[in-house]
Parts: sequence; C-alpha cells; structure tokens
Amino acid sequence: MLWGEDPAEYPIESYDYILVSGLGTHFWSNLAAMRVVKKRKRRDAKAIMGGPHATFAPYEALKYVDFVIFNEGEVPALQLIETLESGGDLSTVHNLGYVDDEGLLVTTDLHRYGNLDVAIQPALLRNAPTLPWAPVSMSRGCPFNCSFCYAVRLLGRQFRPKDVAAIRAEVDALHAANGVTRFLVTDLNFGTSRDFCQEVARAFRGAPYKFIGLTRVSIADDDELVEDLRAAGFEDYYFGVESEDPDVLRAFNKNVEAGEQRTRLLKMAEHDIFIHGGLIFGTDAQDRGAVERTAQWCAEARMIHPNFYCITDYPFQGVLHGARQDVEDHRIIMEHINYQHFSFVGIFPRNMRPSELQRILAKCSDDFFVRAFEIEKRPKRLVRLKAVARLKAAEKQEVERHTAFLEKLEAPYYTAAGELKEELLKADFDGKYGHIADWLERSRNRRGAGRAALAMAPA
Ligand code: B12
Ligand code: SF4
Repeated sequence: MLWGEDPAEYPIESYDYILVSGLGTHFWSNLAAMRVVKKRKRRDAKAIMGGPHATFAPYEALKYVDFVIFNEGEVPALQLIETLESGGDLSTVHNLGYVDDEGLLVTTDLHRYGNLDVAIQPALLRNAPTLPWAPVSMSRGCPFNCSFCYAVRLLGRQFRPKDVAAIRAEVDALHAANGVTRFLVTDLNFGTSRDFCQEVARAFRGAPYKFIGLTRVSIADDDELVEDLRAAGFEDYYFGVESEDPDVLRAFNKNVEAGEQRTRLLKMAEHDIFIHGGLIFGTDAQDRGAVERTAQWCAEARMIHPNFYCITDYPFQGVLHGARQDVEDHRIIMEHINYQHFSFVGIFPRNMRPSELQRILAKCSDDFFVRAFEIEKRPKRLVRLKAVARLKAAEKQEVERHTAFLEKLEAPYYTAAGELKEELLKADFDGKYGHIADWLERSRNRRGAGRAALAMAPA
C-alpha cells in the first residue's frame, strides 16, 4: 500500500495472506484498519504482522493477526507461508509467535541473518506518484548497544553492508520509476565501516542524488571521508547525540565522550553539512535546567534540526526478550499513539508531570531557534534553519493536543509539588495490565510445534 490509501478499498476477502508492518505509532493510529482486515478476511486466510510493534508488543498485535514475526522478517515470512501451504511443522519457522490451543504465546527459535541483499522492486511502485523522497537501506546492524535503542534489537549488532553495485542499481531504478532524487538512508549506523562508506562515495560521485545518513557523531573525525561522501550527495546526517551530559550518556551505554561531541558537531558545520539530532530527556537526573541548557548547547554546536525527545520504552521486555528497560513497566503510558513516539511524552517522569516535560521540550525547541538565529551567519544554513522552524511550528497543534491528553491522564498520580505517587500508579498499572505480565510469564519458553490455534491473546 502507498501513503493515503485506504485498506478497506482493497478486496480483502480475496487474499490468502495479509502482511502488515507495525510501528508503535502506526499500530495505535490504525486500529480501525486492523479491525476491518480482521473482520473481512476469509476464515482460512492468514494475517501476519512484523516490525517493531509485533516484535516488542506481540500481546497487542495478536489481538488482530494470526501470527507475529519477531526481528528480521524476510526469511521467516517465506518459511511461514511455505509451511502453512504444505501443512508442515510451525516449530521449524524462525522468529515466529502465535497463540496456541491453550491460549498461551508460543515462540519459535530466534535467528539472525547474514547479508540479505534485499532490494525494492521498482516495478511494484509503478503506480506511485512522483516521490519527493524515498528510504533506501544500505546496511543492517550496529555494533553498539545503547540501552534505549529498539532498532538495534530488531536488526542486531553485526554490521552487514549490502553490495554497493546493487544499492546503486536500486537507487537508479527508483529514480527512473518515480523521479525521486532525495533518499533517507535507513541504516542504523551508516558510518560503521570506512571501506564501505568509501565504496558508496565512489559509486555515487557525480550522481544527481542527495542523501541523509543516520550515523554516530564520530564520523566527523574523518575529514577525508566526510568530504568524499559530500561529493556523493551526503549533505545531511542524523546523529543520535542523545545528550551533552556525561552521566546521561553513561547511563544509556552510549559509548561516546561527551566533551568531543561539540567539537565534532562544529566540524560538520565547517564542512557545511546539516546536522539533525536526537536529544533524549525524561531520566530522573534531568530537570528543567538540564533540558534548557541542552537547547542552548545544540545551537552553540550549530545543529540545524535538533529533536528534543522523551525517552520511551515498551513494557515487559525482560520476560519477553530478556532485555533491559530504562523505564519500568508501570511508568510507561500504555495503549496510545504516543507509545514509542519520541516527540510525545510517553512516560510518567518521577520529578515532574508528563505535561510539564512536554511543555519544556516544546519551549526548548523555541529557545533553540532564538539562539541559532543569533549564531548562524551563512545564508544557506539560515534558509535551512527557517525551514526547520516552520516545520516545528506546524507540529505545535499536535503537541498541544497531546499536552491536554497528558494533563487528564496524570491528574491522580502527582502531588501538588509535582512528585509522582508511584505506589498508586503501580497499583493501577498492575490492576489493568498485570494479566499480560502473568500471561507472558506463563508462556515463557513455550516452544512451537504443531498447528497454530487462531485463539486471541487475552484482552
Ligand atoms: C525510515 C524510518 C522512518 C521514516 C519512514 C519512511 C518510510 N516510508 O519508510 C520516517 C522518517 C517517516 C519515520 C517516522 C517515524 N519513525 Co521511524 N524510522 C525509520 C528507520 C530509520 C528505518 C526503518 C527501516 O527501513 N529500517 C530498515 C529495515 C530493514 O528494518 P525494519 O523497518 O525494522 O524492517 C524489518 C523488520 O522490522 C521486519 N518487518 C518489518 N515490517 C514487517 C512486516 C512483516 C509482515 C514481516 C514479516 C516483517 C516485517 O522485517 C524487516 C526486514 O528484516 C527506523 C530505524 C531503523 N534504522 O530501523 C526508524 C523507526 C522505525 N522509527 C521509529 C519512530 C518512533 C518513528 C516516529 C514515531 C518518529 C517521530 N517521533 O515522529 C515516526 C512515526 C511515523 C508514523 N507515521 O508512524 C522507531 C519505531 C519504534 C517502534 N517501536 O515502533 C524506529 C525503530 C527508530 C527507533 N527509535 O528505534 N521513520
Ligand atoms: S549507536 Fe545508534 S543504532 Fe547503534 S545501538 Fe546506539 S542508538 Fe542504536
């Protein structure tokens, strides 16, 4: 499907398999579509969901679909369909989750894959309109292990670059089919391997494309590489800066020297490269002052597009995947579009109300632009700053709507001084969602065999 299309207009009854990709936000903003699919699909048809939400919240996904696939999905999806077609044994399918006849979650063995040179088939996009930009995947995996990063849990810590000739062919084919010239490189950490980056730089030198790369700030240390990539169209990067505070960086296992971040960001500005950045707040140590200082710091480090985010987490990751969470289950705001939506506060902070944090984040964005416009002198960068400021202004209404939602939700859980009434919150959380934790606990180590029941996960 393409953006703007309505699933209800497709002949759902005629499909044997319906594959859905689930991000946290997509999931909660498209429940109506999921209900339509569930209602109209044939009884013998199978709905399969993969992606972040299926991986980290299978108890929610399985209310609407028959199967979830955890982590990377290409190989398991093919295995699953072949197994269902041949009446084979589901336990042989990798990374699979479903609810069995006893109503418990069955998971099969989790596998990681080597270099999957998967390319988009431009023929499938032939009915698409001209695209202003498109995502392109050049590698998978990142060797780091930042505590808050769910993407590395999906795609793993082994860096796996794709074949560069195949990447060039995919980009050229998308350009020929849809006129697209701007690409968001979706890699977790594009700059992981210098040799790979150099190969990409050689392959795209002189091509009519622009790229945004997601990578770590340390790429700034390699002037030659930055310039070679710039000549190939890499004029924008998204850095996961996260914080300028060494304690916060340490707590997130970010593995970066706080002091070096500013020098590196300034170097990128000298190369005339635009830096988008993510800054994370909401930990116990970060008060209003910390957020405000960071906004000034971003302007002084000459970022162009900082995003002031609230830390997010999925609950139950310990029992589900043996993974750590920065935020305990009961402090996560459940069942809402803000779930894992970093721009919206999605947790109950300990030392301030969620709505207050949301307001501070919005104000910091405003403060950033005031300082950035004082500092920035280069015309091209000023034009870009103005464009980003307009984008942020357009988001304001959404943020206000979310702030009002938070005010209602948080009312019983904070003292007049803004301290979290943690015991009350936990008791309410356990009352509402404790059964999911119990269900996951009872399902632990249940290994798949035989035929899947189409029973629903507990509501
Ligand atoms: C590109 C991207 C975007 C683009 C999407 C453009 C597009 N049309 O593709 C844009 C910029 C629009 C975007 C926006 C947002 N994004 Co985004 N985005 C990404 C990014 C960088 C790359 C996604 C990607 O292509 N990855 C590469 C492929 C190979 O991996 P994958 O997508 O995970 O897919 C694999 C598996 O998940 C699985 N799989 C996926 N779908 C399916 C379906 C089936 C049926 C099966 C079997 C398997 C399967 O198999 C795939 C291949 O192995 C990821 C981070 C990352 N590097 O992964 C974040 C990410 C997906 N985004 C994220 C978020 C939070 C957002 C925003 C909410 C940000 C914000 N604050 O506004 C918005 C939400 C948009 C929305 N409408 O809901 C989070 C999602 C977290 C979550 N738990 O859901 C991620 C994971 C980043 C992170 N924080 O870790 N995003
Ligand atoms: S460096 Fe980036 S991609 Fe890698 S684990 Fe940390 S946040 Fe995730």
